[in-house]
Amino acid sequence: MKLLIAIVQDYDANQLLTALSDAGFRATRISSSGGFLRMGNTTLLIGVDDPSVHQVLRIIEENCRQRTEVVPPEIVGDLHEWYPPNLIEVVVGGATVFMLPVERFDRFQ
Ligand code: 2BA
Repeated sequence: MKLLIAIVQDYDANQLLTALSDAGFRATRISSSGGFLRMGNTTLLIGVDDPSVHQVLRIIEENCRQRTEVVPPEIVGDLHEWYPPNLIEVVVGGATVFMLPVERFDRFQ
């Protein structure tokens, strides 16, 4: 079993969770913030059996897309004196995914 930690944009989170659920996968949604932009994003914890990892990765890829975000002036720091405030942009996403081995998994009922 693997634990996938997927950091996605808030815009994509609902659609992604629906697609995962429809395909029979379970996930936990955590509200998070990016360390660079300090904007809200969503972190999903997805426990998945090894043979299904590729399917889950494909679902993530299909439901998350890249977007351009403007870097807020307070993040840009001194540079913002030299640029119009809407000129400094970064491309965010589709998704950042970490995969960890799971030593043990229990569901107590
Ligand atoms: P943020 O940290 O807010 O980063 C948003 C976007 O800003 C990044 O998109 C990247 O395009 C840019 N960026 C981040 N750090 C930068 C830096 N030091 N200099 C220049 N540009 C920078 P993504 O790479 O798609 O990352 C989206 C979100 O995924 C990140 O939001 C963060 O929450 C998470 N993330 C990405 N890489 C990570 C990592 N290695 N460890 C933990 N979280 C990560």
